[in-house]
Amino acid sequence: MPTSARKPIVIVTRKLPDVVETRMRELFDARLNVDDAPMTQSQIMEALKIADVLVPTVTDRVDRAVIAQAGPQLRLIANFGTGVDNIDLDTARNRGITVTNTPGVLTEDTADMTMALILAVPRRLVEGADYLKNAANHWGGWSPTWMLGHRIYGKRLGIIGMGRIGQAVARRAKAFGLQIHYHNRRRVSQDVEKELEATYWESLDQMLSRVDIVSVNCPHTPGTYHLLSARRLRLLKPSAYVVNTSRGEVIDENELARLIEAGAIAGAGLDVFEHEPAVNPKILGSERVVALPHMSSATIEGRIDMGEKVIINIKAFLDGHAPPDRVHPAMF
Ligand code: 8YV
Repeated sequence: MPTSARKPIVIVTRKLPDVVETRMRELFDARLNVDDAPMTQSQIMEALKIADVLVPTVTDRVDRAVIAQAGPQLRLIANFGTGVDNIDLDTARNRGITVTNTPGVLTEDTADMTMALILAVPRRLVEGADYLKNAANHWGGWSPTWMLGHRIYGKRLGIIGMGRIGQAVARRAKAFGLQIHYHNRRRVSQDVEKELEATYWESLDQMLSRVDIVSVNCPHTPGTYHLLSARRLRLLKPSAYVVNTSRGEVIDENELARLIEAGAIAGAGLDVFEHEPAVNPKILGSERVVALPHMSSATIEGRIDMGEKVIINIKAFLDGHAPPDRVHPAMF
């Protein structure tokens, strides 16, 4: 912990919105990444030798080997993001390092993008827009049987992970006339189920075989890695769509790509991938997939709110209080 004579060294691994960086400079000895070049593992290791606080993002792997290099002054990892699968939580806890995240402030943005994908894929939105933009296609005008997609009204949506984001997706989807089904470690309260008219499935397998659209909204943890395994993906109806705005690792991406190519799954809307920034070429090449570059929470408002949360967590911690968004390994 720094002496009162010096400001704590806060190392931020990526460029953050200007207002966030300005405030960080005022409060801390902030070492910022103005070029936004992702840091290598060895650069993060070097940083941890001097940092009092590290502010990583989803693109930084703060694993056991990295944490092993940390000097004794490192007391806090204040993640800029809600998912903490980039951090080895057990190793951090064993070293007495506190970890915080930024829950809540990206719920609505992520749910909006999830809903956008739920609409975009069955209705062939990107395919249609791309067709018109390509002058070489010479659009001949409306046709009764051309560019037909599938109706989402009245269909069954199966949400995997009914936390904040899952519930925000359900609220939107209900307004679009979808029937809400969900699988979660724990059943949500009766009030929430009633509000969403949601049906709980204790068995994920049983839910998968009955729904028309699956939305993945659970965090990536050792327990959810490949939750949508090859076996489970094959339980889906051939007319079903898969939407994922959580983490690519929750789905066996190779098998998903293979099943879409084979026509055994109708399509997918994917904002996240198993080996980011690499994306399976079969997924990129498929007309039946809408693929986005991990941008579900990418709003300026959301990123400023995330930065504000990071600052509050650091300030509270350094002032000797429990940071509001402390992550306990048992939460995941
Ligand atoms: C963030 C996310 O933007 O918060 C998360 O878990 O997946 C993203 O939407 C990213 O993690 C920032 O680190």
